[in-house]
Amino acid sequence: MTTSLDTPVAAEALPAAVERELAAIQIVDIHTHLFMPSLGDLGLWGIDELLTYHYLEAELFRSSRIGPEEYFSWPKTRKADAIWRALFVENTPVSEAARGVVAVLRAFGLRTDSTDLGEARDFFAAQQLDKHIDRVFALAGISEAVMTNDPLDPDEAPLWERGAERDARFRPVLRLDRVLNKWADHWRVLEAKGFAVDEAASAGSLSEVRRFLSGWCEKMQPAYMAVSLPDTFRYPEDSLRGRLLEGAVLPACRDHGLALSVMIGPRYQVNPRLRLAGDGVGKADLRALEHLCAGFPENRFLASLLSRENQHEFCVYSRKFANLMPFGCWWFLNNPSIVEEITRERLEMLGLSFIPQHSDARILEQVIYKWRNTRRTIAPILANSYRLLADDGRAVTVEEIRRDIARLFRGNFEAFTARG
Ligand code: RAT
Ligand code: ZN
Repeated sequence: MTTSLDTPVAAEALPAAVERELAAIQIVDIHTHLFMPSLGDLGLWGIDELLTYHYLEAELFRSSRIGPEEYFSWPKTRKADAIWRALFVENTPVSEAARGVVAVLRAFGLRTDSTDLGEARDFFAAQQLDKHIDRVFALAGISEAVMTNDPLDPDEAPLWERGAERDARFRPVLRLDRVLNKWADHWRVLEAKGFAVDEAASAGSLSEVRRFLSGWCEKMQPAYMAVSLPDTFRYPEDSLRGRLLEGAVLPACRDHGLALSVMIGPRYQVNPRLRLAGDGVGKADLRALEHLCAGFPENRFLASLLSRENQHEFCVYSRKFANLMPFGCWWFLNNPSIVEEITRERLEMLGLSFIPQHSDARILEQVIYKWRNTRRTIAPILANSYRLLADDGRAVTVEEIRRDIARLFRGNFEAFTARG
């Protein structure tokens, strides 16, 4: 049955109508670790990268006798073979991250039950990257991927400095982890580039860091600035990070009309033997977020919190501050059971004024399964909100469903990060 756009959708037609609109929306993926082609080898793609994703590495060590030291000494193809064998051949790949690889293989018409990776390797080796990106974005239903670009990454900065070619499918983000979290290891890099900074981040240094960030804003034209912060993050705080945040980063955001994304909650390197897979999670003190939002009404904050236990109070804080935009179900939260709980809570407490998800993809093809899973999990939740609303006396039209979905998956981000 086709419903005209402006007539109310009957209760029993809501699930299908929401699914159709979610399938059609071209999403802006607001936080990924993907890179535009001109940033070369930084951009990961293909079966060996998919299998050696750090979410799967953590699972390997639970389902095989291979230890991290041995594993990390191997070349990538051997690592991928070991993960395929342990998690996909000797076990059924039911975890979220493992199921994702299966969904990607199927999306390209590849076998999902092979005992080796030959067919998949041949397929990816035959792809031409630029066209492959178009195909992957089309399969994922995304129009743009927002990158993570740290100007103090020694592998990345020189590429920008040489004028890396822009690509409309990818939008840069000025990532500040090295500046804000590892000042002691990086201030000399700034000094070597001609900025008068010192180890103590004294007053003179702050204006120099602001100048450094301004230069990168001009060069990158980022969508926003971003930092990941530990569960122990406090603000205000008499620390290097506190000084740099207040004296350099927030002013630079205001200078350039940029939002700051704060991703709070990892406990870094709980098990360093696992490298990238070695971080844990802790509940954060959201007073820090309160103090930022209240203390800097001229700044805008995108925020994502890693701890499930923080999510309800996060919604409450978001109701208090219009300069706070909650986004995504991050990392350990990106599982259907938890996405469902968090998204219901947000819809109930914030209406449509939040950004439901980002992919956090590190490997290009992951956007296919991550967005497929998000659509599948969120469709019934949205349909149920409309059903409750109809029960209470207001049936929605297809036009309204379309408008709402566009706001959640594109419009809120575009409006919140609009300059000025
Ligand atoms: O989800 C991840 O891949 C993490 O390792 C982090 O990179 C996190 O998303 C971040 O942006 O810090
Ligand atoms: Zn990330």
